[in-house]
This record gives sequence, C-alpha cells and structure tokens, in this order.
Amino acid sequence: SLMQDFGPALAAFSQEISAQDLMPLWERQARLKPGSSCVPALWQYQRMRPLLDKAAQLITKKQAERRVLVLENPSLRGSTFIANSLYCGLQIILPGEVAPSHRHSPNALRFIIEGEGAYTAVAGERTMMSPGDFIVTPNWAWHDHGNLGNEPVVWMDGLDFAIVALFGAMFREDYPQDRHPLTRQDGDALARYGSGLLPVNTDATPGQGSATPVLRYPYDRTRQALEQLSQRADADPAQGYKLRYVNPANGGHPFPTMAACMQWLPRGFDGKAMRSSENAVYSVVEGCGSVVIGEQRFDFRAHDTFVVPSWEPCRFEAPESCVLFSYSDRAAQQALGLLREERVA
Ligand code: GTQ
Repeated sequence: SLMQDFGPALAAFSQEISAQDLMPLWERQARLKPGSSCVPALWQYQRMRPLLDKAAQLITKKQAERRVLVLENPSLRGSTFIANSLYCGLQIILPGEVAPSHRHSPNALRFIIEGEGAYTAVAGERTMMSPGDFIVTPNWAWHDHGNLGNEPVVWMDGLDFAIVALFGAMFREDYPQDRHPLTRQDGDALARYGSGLLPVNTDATPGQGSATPVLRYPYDRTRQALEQLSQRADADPAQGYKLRYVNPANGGHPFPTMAACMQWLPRGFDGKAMRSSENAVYSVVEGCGSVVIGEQRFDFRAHDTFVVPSWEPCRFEAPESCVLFSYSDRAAQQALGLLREERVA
C-alpha cells in the first residue's frame, strides 16, 4: 500500500509527529521484498585497461597510495560500492612501485588479472602474485604491495567496506614506513596451512577476525581441482562445476563476511536460472560466454567484471568453455541466518 492516501487527519498527524523525528510505520516506503536497488552491470576489461594505463601516467602509486579505479554500481554512484554490501576496484602497479603499508578493519581479497612479478606483503609475509591467484588480506593485517618484475600488474580488489561502514566500525592506520618488516619466508602460509593438514597448535590467524590462514590460493591448484571434479561429478545445472575457497581452520569461508568461488562452465553449457540473496561479483578468468541477469543479457570475455545483485535470476551460457572467479557476501548472510537461494523455472 505504497503512497496510500489515509486522509487529511492522518496527513496532519504525520506532519505533527515529524517535528519530533517520528514517522508512522503505515507510511513506510522501504522495500519489503528481497533484492535491492542495485542493477546488474558489466565492465569490459578492454575498455578499462587503457584507463588504468592513463591513471598510471597521471598519478604515482605513492601519491595515490592505492592506484585503483573503483567499479561503482550505476545505481550507487558516489558510494564507491558495486553492490549494497561490496566494494570492487581494479588496481595497477608498475615495475618498481610500492603501495605503502597500512591496515584497516575491512577484509580485502585480491584476484590477479594480468602480469607477473608483483607481491603483496601481509602481516610480515610476502606473497607473490600470478594471474588467477586468489589472495587474502585479513582485516587489521598490515599490508603493502610492490612490483619486482618488469611489466604492469593488474588485480581486482574485493573488500567488505560496505558491511563495515554499515556498522560504523571503519578503523584504519598507516604504517610509519612504506614497507612493514618481513618476519616469515615467502610462501610460509601456503606451506604450513595449504595441504589439508594443519599444525596441531594452529589457532591464531593474522587478522582480528576469523579469516583463513592460507594467504594465497594459487591458480594452478584451483584449476586442477576443477578439472578433477569435472572428471568425477556431473555439472550442476545452473552453476556448472563450482568450488568454494575454504578456510582450512574451520571449514568455512575465507573471511567472516565474504565467500569466494571458482567455477568452470564446460563448452556448450546452457545453464538453468537460479537466484540467491547473496550479492556477487564475477571476474572472467578464461573463455567467453553470456550471462542473463534479470532481464539483461551481457556477453563477457576474459577479464571482464560483472555484478549479480541480490535475488536477480541469473543464468549462464558458454558456447566455449570458460572459467569464472567470484566473491560475494554469502559468508555474512550465512552467519546472520539470511541466505536463501532457489532455482527459477
Ligand atoms: O590495496 O590495500 O582497492 O586499502 C581499496 C582500499 C585497495 C589496498 C583498495 C585498500 C586497498
């Protein structure tokens, strides 16, 4: 009963109570159904890549602190958010550059899109980055990035900024030096925690929350896992072969707020539609195809980014085989008992 006319007495009453910062629930305009005002959208890498180069000419990494182009949902311009709960940016770092050390209460993930030779250093451990790797920066862990190679490196930043902002719990600090000291060997986290086995006295993780102790999930391992799954199981009618990244310490998602997945759609895949209350951001790793989100069809190619807002029916078509990375607010929704999903006829 939006905009219902309750008559002049109630209109006068509304006005009267308004002076005391009160409003009648019966005039509420808020959305009382699943989904959000966010719109489905796709950003072509081909169009963003030259703009990243241009940004690299216009501003130094040091000036910018993080040289990032933020993908803003067309319905949320000015917010820096790609969905109500999520942030997404593309970051570029040139050979020799350093992005100075800082820490903050949002969790961050990196998904490497292009280039070799860059690293991120998280809580005293440096992690090299290769395309297709999924890399974790738990909240409140010091982190700086650098490029030791000889080509630009581009990655996607996924952060839970919007969830943190909702609670007003946004803390941040700059480290007094550009680089935080290294206290562990490169690859330490993966070597210790990344084999389905944990040292018996593993408890603490680098951040404050319950993020995964594995800092890097290398693409070759992920891809191999997908291939092996596809030889042993049937594809899901809507999702193809889809694996979620796991925190080996608790079997849950890599962050208390965000889930991340890699999925493979075999050649000729013609997916069924489904919808979920999660908000999800996809980065196309390999191949090309189409996604129909709500009423809109988007054709995607390698390195494009698209957002599937909450409760929009979504289905995939893959004339060629393709691999998709995604992250979402599924972990937060599950923790809060909110997640729902269903197949759509
Ligand atoms: O690399 O630490 O896109 O702190 C936004 C905030 C990246 C980062 C972003 C950040 C970072």
